[in-house]
Amino acid sequence: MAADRKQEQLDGVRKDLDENYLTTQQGVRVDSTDDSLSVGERGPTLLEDFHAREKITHFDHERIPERVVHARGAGAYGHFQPYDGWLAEHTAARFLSDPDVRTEVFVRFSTVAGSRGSADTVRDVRGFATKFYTEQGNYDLVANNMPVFFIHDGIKFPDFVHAVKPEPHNEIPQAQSAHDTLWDFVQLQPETMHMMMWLMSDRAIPRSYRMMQGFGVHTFRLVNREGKGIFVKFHWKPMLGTHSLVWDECQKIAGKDPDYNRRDLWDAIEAGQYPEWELGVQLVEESREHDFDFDLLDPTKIIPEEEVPVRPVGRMVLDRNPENFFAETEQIAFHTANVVPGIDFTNDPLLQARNFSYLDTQLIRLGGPNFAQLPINRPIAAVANNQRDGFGQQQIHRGRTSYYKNSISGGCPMVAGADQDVFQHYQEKVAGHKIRERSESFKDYYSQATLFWNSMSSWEKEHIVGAFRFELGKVDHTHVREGVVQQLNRVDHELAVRVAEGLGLSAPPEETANHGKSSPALSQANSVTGTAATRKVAVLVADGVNGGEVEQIRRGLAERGATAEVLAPTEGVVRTGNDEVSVDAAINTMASVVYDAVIVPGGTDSAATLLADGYAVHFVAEAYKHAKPVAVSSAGTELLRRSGATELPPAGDARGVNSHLGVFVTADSGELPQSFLDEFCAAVGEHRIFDRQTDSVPA
Ligand code: HDE
Repeated sequence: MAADRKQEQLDGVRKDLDENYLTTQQGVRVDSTDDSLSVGERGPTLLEDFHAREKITHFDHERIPERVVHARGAGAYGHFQPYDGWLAEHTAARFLSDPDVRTEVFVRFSTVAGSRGSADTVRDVRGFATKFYTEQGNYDLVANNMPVFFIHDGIKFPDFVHAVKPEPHNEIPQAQSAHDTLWDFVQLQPETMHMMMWLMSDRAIPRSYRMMQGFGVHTFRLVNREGKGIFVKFHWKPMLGTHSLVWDECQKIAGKDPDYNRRDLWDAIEAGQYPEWELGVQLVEESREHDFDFDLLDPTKIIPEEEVPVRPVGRMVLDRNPENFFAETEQIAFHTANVVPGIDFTNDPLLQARNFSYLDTQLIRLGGPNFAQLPINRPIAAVANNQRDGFGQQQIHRGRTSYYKNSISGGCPMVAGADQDVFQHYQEKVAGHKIRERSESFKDYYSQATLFWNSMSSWEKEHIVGAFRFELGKVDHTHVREGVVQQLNRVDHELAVRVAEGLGLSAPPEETANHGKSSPALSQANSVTGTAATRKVAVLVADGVNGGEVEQIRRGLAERGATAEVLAPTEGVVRTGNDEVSVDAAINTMASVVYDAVIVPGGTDSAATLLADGYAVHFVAEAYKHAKPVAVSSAGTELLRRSGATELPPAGDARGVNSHLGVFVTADSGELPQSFLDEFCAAVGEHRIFDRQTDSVPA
């Protein structure tokens, strides 16, 4: 089955070093690798020491250029399979249209602006690039977690990237959009406004790669066996819902666990909690190309799902971690022009530029034209051509010919016929003058930015205003701040007024009326699945905790697919009457920001110890501040009160538990009521409780 062929291929190059003697690159065994060859015990090192020279030389050359964008990433293997064959009517790509075909994939998630070692939880777009190792050749869907882009035309990409990257004079700030040059670019290039709304929204700070949507962004084309084309937009939808962190939390995680998203992906796969996405498509008949109030070729526009529904195609599961980060995740080379029969391009000017850039960038990054021979990049489909030589050639091509046509090698490799699964470029008729000019149909910069704003829930709007205030608050130039506020005024007057207020600028006069349209599919508030599966819950304990409750929590969460981690003032065990509970980590080595929820089980002594522990008090306060579900026993309520929480439920009633806005108080009866875990996990499944008032909480 195709799904195993890539792994079998990789097995051929996977290398174990156990039961091996240490050798040079030439296979010569060495008896020492700690002391270099020198003249006498205290003398100079000899050039003749080939082992030392080779070892150091190889080390000196270990680094390759990091990706110019998307340098920081994490990847995993998995597979994709269509649900059924409905798409066969529209595409010759079997991996999309034959339900019996299971295709192996490698997915690399990434941030965009930061260097390879930057933190995961920065405000940024996330890359979501998938390589499908199909029987018809490799197909790369090089997507992002936002459905639009900053610019129309690839020729602006170097300018945009220079603006968002650290400023050139002092290389500050790392992986941040909150600085003058990015916002200067934005205020002068209004086509960025739609994307900036997404970037200032919670989409830019995902809770997990496993909880992100993916979008192909461009309008692509599907082509069927008869050569008929149809426009297509690709969507990945996470089965766990689309969820985000809050900004204060992100900044803290960047210090507490800079590998937060990478670790989350790795741990979930190791734990067998395989992340899944559904691939969906929006299809638009060619005859409808001009039926929209935007241009289908404009990558700063979405097709609202309410206008063209997303139809499900199949499911992707990621179920295997790589074994060597460099060989697999770093060396994987994506390219938008890696297409297979049945998928083709459109004249989207951003896509056209990408089709040039990705191949070009690999040549410098991976050191020459043979990067497709690197194990991670090799297709499972047979490769045969007359491309030869170059740095790092891995193959020994036999025979006397390396040209087409030839008569000496029996004409091989020969070109296949039209009915033999060949890629045939879509025959689109185009005509025109050579001009440097963007079509008028691209020039509505604001309507969809307004659509996005109108579609947000009140808490999403709150977060967007907060993000603009934060980012522009880091901008030194007043005219840049003002320029952005003016742009926002064309998106929505209220938004501009609220941002201006935060920046101490005078409110701009109302200029444009909001069109009032919205698209519910854009709001994350509408993507809640209600499941607590794969969530991490911190359980704070100290000596005297009620051990039975801890056991109930561990078991109850596991039954619902969530994980409990027991944290105490020190590692080891805590005593519980005549028993003990093992501790997973000391509270001060962790932080609430790396958990989804917190429980403080009953036990008067335990509660008293935690109350005297500043880390524990802060832990609970911070979880409350970040709108997470928090449960405390009645003895532990003081912990919450200390946090400045103003909306607490009364202590557990006869049922044993009371709750209000995701805060649960349980009676200290020694046993948690039956309903508790159901109610608590329902709150965890809601992700966050943003109706809670947290402004006054000092965490
Ligand atoms: Fe990329 N982009 N990009 N990009 N992009 C790269 O390719 C580029 C764009 C995206 O995990 C680079 O191999 C241009 C849109 C992802 O390896 C480079 C333009 C979208 C990744 C490049 C765009 C993306 C990249 C850097 C405008 C979403 C990471 C290293 C014309 C649909 C892939 C590399 C990975 C990486 C160029 C715009 C997504 C330089 C010129 C739009 C997910 O080739």
